[in-house]
Amino acid sequence: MIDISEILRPYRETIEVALDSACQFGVGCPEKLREAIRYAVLAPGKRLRPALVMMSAEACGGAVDDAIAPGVAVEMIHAYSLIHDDLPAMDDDDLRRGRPTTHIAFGQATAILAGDALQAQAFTHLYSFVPDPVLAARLMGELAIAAGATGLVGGQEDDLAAENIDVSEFESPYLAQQHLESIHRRKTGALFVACAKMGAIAGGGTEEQVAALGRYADAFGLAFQITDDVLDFTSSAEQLGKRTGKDSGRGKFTFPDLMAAQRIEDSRLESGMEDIPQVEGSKPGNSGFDDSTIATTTQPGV
Ligand code: GRG
Repeated sequence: MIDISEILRPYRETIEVALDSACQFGVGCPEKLREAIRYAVLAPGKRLRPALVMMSAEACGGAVDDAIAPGVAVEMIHAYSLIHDDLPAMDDDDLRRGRPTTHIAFGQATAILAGDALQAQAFTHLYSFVPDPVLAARLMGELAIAAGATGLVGGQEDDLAAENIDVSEFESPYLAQQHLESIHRRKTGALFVACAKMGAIAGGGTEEQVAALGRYADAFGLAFQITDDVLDFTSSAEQLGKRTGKDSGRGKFTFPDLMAAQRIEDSRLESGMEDIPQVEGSKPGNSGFDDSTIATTTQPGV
């Protein structure tokens, strides 16, 4: 069987050395801020995004070394987004990567500033470590598009708003699915797309290769987020190193809810039976169905 963690290991080790060095910072960075940034960035993560950058560069015939600076930059943006996502004003989480979240460890103000600094440092890093200014500008452009209002941040805003939307507000589960996909493509997928494209660009790929890897990463991002939603129902905090069960707890509808809604709607339509419930939203889980229905319909093979 393919052991994906073994495949990722050399990329993870390479990027962690680079991240450590990139997060030293010079005179002028207050010690508490430096510690908070290093705490968040160097916490044990999978480093999937930098691995995607480096693998995309290799896929285009480039060298891993060409992809280290963009890999560091995307991981900085990712770390900032996790710090801010965990804040009380957003997901209000106290566990991330198996440790207390940055605002629990350092206080909210420092956590916010650590995220802010990381956003700027990502671009500073590309500016400083990509010698060709045209290449640097192109990489910065891809990253900025992914991180901005129509990408990560826009997706996050709509994701937070989704806590107040009920599936029944959509004409059908299929329209709800489209809305959810749009959120996932921006909140989660956009950064993966940037990773693949930045790797391909850094590796000297053609325009076709850059576009093709971008399409791959868009699909990967969607699959990643759907898996994340399912794991929120099926895994424990010990397994994932972060709180689980939070989506249904907040009445946020996710893909498992839609699967449940769609299956029941399909059965109702196929059988014409009146006693199978219609797709109407209600708390918890926001699918219109209780969590036991959702749990059984999201088990693999069920
Ligand atoms: C605050 C602007 C802003 C955006 C937040 C990152 C994000 C958007 C939300 C995090 C919530 C979340 C769990 C989203 C699912 C996708 C995701 C980013 C999961 C975490 O990524 P992993 O599993 O984490 O790659 P590690 O810790 O391995 O790096």
